Amino acid sequence: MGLDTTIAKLHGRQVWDSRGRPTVEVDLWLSDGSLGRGVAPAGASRGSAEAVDLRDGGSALGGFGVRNALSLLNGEIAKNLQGKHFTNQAELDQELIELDGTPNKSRLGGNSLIATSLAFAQAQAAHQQQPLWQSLCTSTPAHLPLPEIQLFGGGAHAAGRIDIQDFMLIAVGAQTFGEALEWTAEVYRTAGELLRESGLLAGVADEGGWWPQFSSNEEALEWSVRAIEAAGFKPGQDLAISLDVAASEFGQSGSYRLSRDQRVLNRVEMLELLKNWLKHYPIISLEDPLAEDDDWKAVIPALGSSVQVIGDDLLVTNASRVQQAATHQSCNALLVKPNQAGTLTETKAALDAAHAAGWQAVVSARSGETEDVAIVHLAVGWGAAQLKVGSFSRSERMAKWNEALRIGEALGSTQLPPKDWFPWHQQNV
Ligand code: 2PG
Ligand code: MG
Repeated sequence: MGLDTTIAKLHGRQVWDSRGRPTVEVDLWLSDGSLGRGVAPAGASRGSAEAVDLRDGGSALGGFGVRNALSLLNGEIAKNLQGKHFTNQAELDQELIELDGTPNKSRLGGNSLIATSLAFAQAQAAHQQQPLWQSLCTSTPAHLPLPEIQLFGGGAHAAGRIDIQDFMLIAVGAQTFGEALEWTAEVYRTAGELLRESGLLAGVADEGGWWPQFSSNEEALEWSVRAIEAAGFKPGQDLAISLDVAASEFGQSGSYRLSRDQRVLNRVEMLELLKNWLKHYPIISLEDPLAEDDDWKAVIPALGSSVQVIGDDLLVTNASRVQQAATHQSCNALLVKPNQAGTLTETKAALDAAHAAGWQAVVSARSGETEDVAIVHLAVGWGAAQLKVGSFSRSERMAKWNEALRIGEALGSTQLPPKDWFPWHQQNV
């Protein structure tokens, strides 16, 4: 069903994200009264080619203020959109792209644009009297994505306490989304108890994963396996490990400084280290194994094809970057973050490019989040195989896992995607 209404009103306001920083929220009304709300999340480990958030700078609020973004939203953007008729999301997003006029959304701000784009999608869904996931859904039957859930948070999300950013769990053996959450909850809780007993418990990192008071990066892998086993599961068979290396945070020009390990590695040595970890730990997925400026053509030949290789900072949710990376076989999966692209249409184009290349798509939240759960609807509506929204604590994360449970009920099935969607898992068992 197409959209046949006009934007009656747009209102931007300042709200606060999970790091206590200001962000931008947009309410958008269609002429029939349908209301949609969108809110911009914020990353800490950002790709250099991401859409740029408009921030005030200066000393107030650490420079993260959004006053300028809001005055443009409630001024120029509202003036240009109010009273205009858009038949679909692509038309609205094209208007936003042209209005901004920069390649990286720096004039009006990626934060304002993604909030507006999302608000329009929600208003369209409200107009159709459907939840967002359903209004986006083109594939039947829809399924819930396999969750990728953080156990330990490091890198830019834990003040660099360890270098690797995300140590995550994927419940590969679970039959349903609910079971995946239950298994992960047991491991998360067990890891916390074991850390407390060992005197290593120091709170949680930005996405709710345990703060990693480890003396080496590899210790976090040992602890992941220990926690899976202590919770009564089989590592690799029930729950496997997934890493977001986020190597752009500690690597540049082919040189990687692992501060926690007091080592500096070149590209070949970095890939050797990861290969060694693949051999010794049940790791099935690696995100950003190299920095965004490095030669990713070396990754799959070095690591083999039995691991999922996800591009985040390298691809920044950009369709032409995905196509280029597919030509070079640099990755086999895409991390999909709407605010990296700046509009939903561009986000979906990147996801479609990944699927066209035979890759998997992992829809992802950011480290700075809010109670907004739209990301889960995008993952389900667009048929993504996987979902990454942080750990298993803190309400900005749990709200999203909980929303997936509700969507599962509406779908009439909490089934996960078919196992043959995850070839690297099959090869690892
Ligand atoms: C990432 C995300 C989520 P950030 O790197 O994948 O973990 O982090 O939002 O800080 O970029
Ligand atoms: Mg990442």
